[in-house]
Amino acid sequence: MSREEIERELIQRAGRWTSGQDLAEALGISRAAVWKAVESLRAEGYEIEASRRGYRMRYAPDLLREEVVKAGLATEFVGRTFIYHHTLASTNAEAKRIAPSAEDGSVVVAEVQTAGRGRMERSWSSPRGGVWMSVILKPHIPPALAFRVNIAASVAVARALAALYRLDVKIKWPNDLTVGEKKVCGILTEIGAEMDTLDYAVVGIGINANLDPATFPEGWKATSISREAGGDIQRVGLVQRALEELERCYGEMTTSFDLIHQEWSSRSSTLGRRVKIITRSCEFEGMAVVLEADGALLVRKDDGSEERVLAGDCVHLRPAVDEDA
Ligand code: BT5
Repeated sequence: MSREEIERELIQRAGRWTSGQDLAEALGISRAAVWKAVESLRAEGYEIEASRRGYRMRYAPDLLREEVVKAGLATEFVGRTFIYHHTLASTNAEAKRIAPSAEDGSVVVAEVQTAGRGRMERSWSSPRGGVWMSVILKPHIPPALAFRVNIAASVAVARALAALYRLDVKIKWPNDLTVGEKKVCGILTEIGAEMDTLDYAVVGIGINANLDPATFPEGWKATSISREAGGDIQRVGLVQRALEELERCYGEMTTSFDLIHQEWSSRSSTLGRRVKIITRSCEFEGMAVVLEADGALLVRKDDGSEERVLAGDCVHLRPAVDEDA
């Protein structure tokens, strides 16, 4: 705890000297504890000078601290409550825990997740360098339409990545953002609901920002922004832009879902493709025809029958052009 408090104090007084005694008194800890906290910050890449005048912060690494992210955040409500953790088991688990009493738009972020979650009890690798965050949203929509939040979030993050890094980001049904068919971001939306009302949706966004995809198992078909954009990016700017786009898309989702729906479809790498669908109960192949307004993927099987798939995995088979040939 004192590590975080010292960090906040030193960031607020960046470039100016603060005596160890003042810090110790302000935080109600010993000077030895101040020193220990400074050492632990240095080990994380902070450059903190120490002299007889005390401590002075010269450089803070690109951490997603509340004060840094909020300083340049142009949103009305998304991210106004911004909860930062260095390490969490899962930001989605934490967001769900606090969701019932949280403000609409609250965000939970962690530098590292020790038990990051994917869909269907799968795990999500979340080392340092990525962006692992969950946004609590409280839209006035019936639970049956909660998937729209997932759609809005996919479009929002795709917009942010395309605008900031000029990446050709595609959306792979249901929840992957890909560059060159490799996953750069996964989204996991979980809801709390009663029969006919949605209490909250927690939108978990995992972006492989500054990561070396070679550290992931090959079978994952994963990539990262740093790999695709040719170098490390500034994660603070990415979080700000993603939250701004999310607020915009969330607004469009409630007022004119058609627009978000159209954009999802035009960014989709799944529609028009031959796909293999794997659900809990069955597996089949067909053509991905259309995304329906509730998030279901309509797949036309070879016998001409159509299947609406609401949840499951989708494997892209050969491109549509081959299909008609
Ligand atoms: C997802 O699941 O793609 C949803 C991932 C959501 C992660 C965010 S991070 C913030 C928030 N807090 C959480 O605890 N979760 C959310 P799914 O489609 O089931 O994909 C999971 C599969 O992707 C795994 O089984 C692996 O094969 C692969 N995978 C795991 N980590 C990955 C990574 N960092 N990048 C790319 N692929 C990964």
